[in-house]
Amino acid sequence: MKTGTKIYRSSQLASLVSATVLLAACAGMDASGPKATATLESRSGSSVTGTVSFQSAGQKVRVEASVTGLTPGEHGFHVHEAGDCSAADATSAKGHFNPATKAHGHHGSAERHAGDMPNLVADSSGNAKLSVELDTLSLTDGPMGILNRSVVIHADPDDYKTQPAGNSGKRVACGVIRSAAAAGSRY
Ligand SMILES: [Cu+2]
Repeated sequence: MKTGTKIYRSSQLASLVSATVLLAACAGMDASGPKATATLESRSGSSVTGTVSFQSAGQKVRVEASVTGLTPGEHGFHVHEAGDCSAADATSAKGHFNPATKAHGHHGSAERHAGDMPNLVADSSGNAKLSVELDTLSLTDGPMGILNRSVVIHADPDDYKTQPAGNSGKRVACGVIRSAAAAGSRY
């Protein structure tokens, strides 16, 4: 019995060591791509808050959102043109980020704004998580990039067809997209 216990413990230790090595490797890969974040603030009298992160992944950008305070169900979720969330209704963020001047559409189609993203889906407690890779976003600060623009969440679902914004209603949260590298020095 004693020998058996010792063998079990040493193999457990071995798997712990390999798990640690894997975690270290993943952390190293994460740090290699440019990253940006937006801290969402409530707008239009809502209590919606959360964070959205953007990370380069090859030719795409991985978008990860974690949001609370929503009404249950789907909510329009877009990158908007202006990095200005100052208005109480977030209209200061202007329209959808659309450098190619296309029509609004489904995020999987060719005719869509670069800033068109999948609806957030909130559970019965008002929490939503989303993780998606999009090929229309670039983590640069210029006419084609999303740095210093904004992320907006809407009260209603984006129907992915009504112009110019999918009939998604009021803007219930807004956050400016900041380069993760610059966030510490600017604020
Ligand atoms: Cu929007």
